[in-house]
Amino acid sequence: MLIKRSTGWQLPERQATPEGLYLDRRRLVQAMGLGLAASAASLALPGVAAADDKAVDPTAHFYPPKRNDKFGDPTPVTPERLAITYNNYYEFGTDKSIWRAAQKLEIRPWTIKVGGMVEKPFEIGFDDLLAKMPLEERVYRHRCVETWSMIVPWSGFAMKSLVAFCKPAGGAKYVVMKTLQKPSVMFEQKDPLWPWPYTEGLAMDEATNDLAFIATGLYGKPIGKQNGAPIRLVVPWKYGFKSVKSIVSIEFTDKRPVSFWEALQDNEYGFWANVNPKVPHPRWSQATEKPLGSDERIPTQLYNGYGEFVSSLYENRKSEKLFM
Ligand SMILES: Nc1nc2c(c(=O)[nH]1)N[C@H]1C(S)=C(S)[C@@H](COP(=O)(O)O)O[C@H]1N2
Ligand SMILES: [Mo]
Repeated sequence: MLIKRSTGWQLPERQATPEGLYLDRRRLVQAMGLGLAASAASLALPGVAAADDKAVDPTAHFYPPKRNDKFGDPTPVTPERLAITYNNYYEFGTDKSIWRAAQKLEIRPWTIKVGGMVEKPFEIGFDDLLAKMPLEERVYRHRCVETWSMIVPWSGFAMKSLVAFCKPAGGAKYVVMKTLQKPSVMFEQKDPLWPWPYTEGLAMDEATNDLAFIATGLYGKPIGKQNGAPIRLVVPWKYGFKSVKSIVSIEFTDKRPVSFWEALQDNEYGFWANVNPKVPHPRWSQATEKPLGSDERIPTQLYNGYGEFVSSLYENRKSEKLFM
């Protein structure tokens, strides 16, 4: 029943005019003519916009940007309701139902600090950054190391555009990205046994590969908080944990960073973490995956199906632990 409803609101929303996005929540639901029960409406809403009840997202008019299908047009696209209600965001809890808790995150103002090996360190507000970046939409597969997967339309810009904007120094070898630290809202950060803030990194050639993406939108709207608003990484050839959410810090360095999961358990989560069905995780096989909303498992692909774009990155790194 919910599934049927979701296909009902998904399409009109996708085609919503920019004006449509300015309607407040109740009017938006009414405008879609669905008369949803309160519970169903609130289920649908966290992904509507990064905006809360009172504020309108100042970047809503950018969405949806033009689709770029150079990296494929995978199907079937996961129902939006699933992608915005089944999440990993450990700052807000250790289960998959963190979307409600994540709504407490304040995403305006949002400042991103750029530093380390750059021409000149600087800070920039998210809205200012977004206005400078070439926005597009890409439909990507996403593969979590826990073996669930999804196919979703991200909006945002190529990571290489962001790297160029940061003006890294010649000697920089890695880019390190960190999530906001705010234990009052991100309550799991009060647990001192975890290496907060959530930290991830890419080698410079990975970060400037065409496939690496920075997402600021999802399903043609500003990205919801549970999915990493206002700005997150998307590296679809790697396990999902590399795709760090709600970024506030970007640093360039010549030393390989230790990422969040690697610091916790380096025999289970490596730095490279490229998807490979033949390399099992110590606790479970990676041979197959379960698409969200499907009952059947499907085979997992090397580099999550993106080998043609990224396999050359690893030709001279064969001695590294590339796949976990
Ligand atoms: N800050 C932060 N980023 C994170 C995570 C997290 O717990 N905290 N989880 C990662 C994992 S394991 C996955 S699979 C994806 C999930 O993204 P989604 O919830 O948008 O599907 O986010 C990644 N980014
Ligand atoms: Mo994951």
